[in-house]
Amino acid sequence: MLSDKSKTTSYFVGLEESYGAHNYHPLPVVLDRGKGVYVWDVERKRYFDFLSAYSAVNQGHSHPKIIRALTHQARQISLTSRAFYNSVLGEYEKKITALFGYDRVLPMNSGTEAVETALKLARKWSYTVKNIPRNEAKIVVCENNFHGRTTTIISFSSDPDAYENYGPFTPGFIRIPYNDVHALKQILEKEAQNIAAFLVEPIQGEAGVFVPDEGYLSHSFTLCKKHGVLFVADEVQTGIARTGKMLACDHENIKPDILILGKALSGGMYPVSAVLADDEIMKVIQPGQHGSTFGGNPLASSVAIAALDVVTEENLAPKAQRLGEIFRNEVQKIIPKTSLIKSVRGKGLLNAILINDTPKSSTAWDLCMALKKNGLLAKPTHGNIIRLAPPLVITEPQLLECVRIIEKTFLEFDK
Ligand code: IF1
Repeated sequence: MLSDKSKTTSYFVGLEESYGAHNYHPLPVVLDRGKGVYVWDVERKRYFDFLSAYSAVNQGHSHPKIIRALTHQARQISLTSRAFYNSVLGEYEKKITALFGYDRVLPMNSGTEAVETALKLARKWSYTVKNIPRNEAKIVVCENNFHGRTTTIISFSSDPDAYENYGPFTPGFIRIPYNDVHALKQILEKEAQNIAAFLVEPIQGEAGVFVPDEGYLSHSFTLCKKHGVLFVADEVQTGIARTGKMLACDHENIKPDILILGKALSGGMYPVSAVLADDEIMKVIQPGQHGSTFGGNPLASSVAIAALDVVTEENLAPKAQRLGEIFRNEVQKIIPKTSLIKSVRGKGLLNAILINDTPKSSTAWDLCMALKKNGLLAKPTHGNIIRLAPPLVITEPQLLECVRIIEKTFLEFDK
């Protein structure tokens, strides 16, 4: 049902501005309904959603199968806590471990929590299996990483907005440049004996959809194997078909020692995240040593089963691969017609347009406002990058229509 007509965009924006913490700077559009690739605002204007809630709604808004799973399970039982077994969690665990090829899964809720879980798991493995002296374990991370917002995770961020004034910080992290196999090799050769893990995003999202060179992940993986260091992939954003494969790591045929999933594992319906690993690693955590009230609850498990089924049944990974190529090709054709676009990059349907302006400029924001006017919602990252990531259920004709909207907007803006 649509909201009361008398309540307009400015009313809802006003409420959030007045009563909410100002930890976000949203585009001034108030969304009220979603279906597939479309969202509608409170004035009933329809938009193509090119953010997909940061890739959490890969399956499209309000997917009927995921809604059915949610509503059925909500009527049945929603939350049991892990003090008892429940009749959905095991089925979900069986499904997700088979799908990704791991012995075990540890269910959590947010992506951040799953990253925290992976860090704890890696540290504990390093003390109890690798025998690093207590409290000496280091985890290697990358410049410009984004893994969440807890105090430990922001302790190894290189973005002042993320870490400034939140100290003191958690020690035990070494930051090296991203997409630099040599830097990883150097640090591993120097001190691998005290390094538990290498934590990496297969494509850096927050950094503006930065795609590393081909071979970066597989070379890094081989180096980690050589030095007895765990390769931990944060696929919270890149996972579940977004980049044209089930996992971005599949493009390089590597199986991370620890795999972190979130976002689209829920189809955008309810927070679900997961950490997957084989026995040698997962078994270091014993009862009482880690957990969460909501993690693995029947509602979450039911939603995640449906969300994964939709991805496989609707072949969303090959679809994202094919449509991604079309999208980048089509945007490429716009580049000679405008001075605004520097380049387009990405993988599958995780793409970004780089704007010919500085990171401090407002051009990307202004273009997103113009795109919004023309019926397409996207969010800038930095002042000069626009991330473009529609739900993977988008059809080819819809995608081409969106390319025309993007072209029209850029040409109008350029005048
Ligand atoms: C926000 C970016 C996207 C993530 C990776 C873990 C998490 C994220 C690789 C944490 C979350 C989000 C959160 C969102 C902005 C956003 C984002 F711009 F920061 F980079 F998606 F592109 N690992 N990413 O990308 O997952 O706890 O949020 O479920 O507003 O902070 P979460």
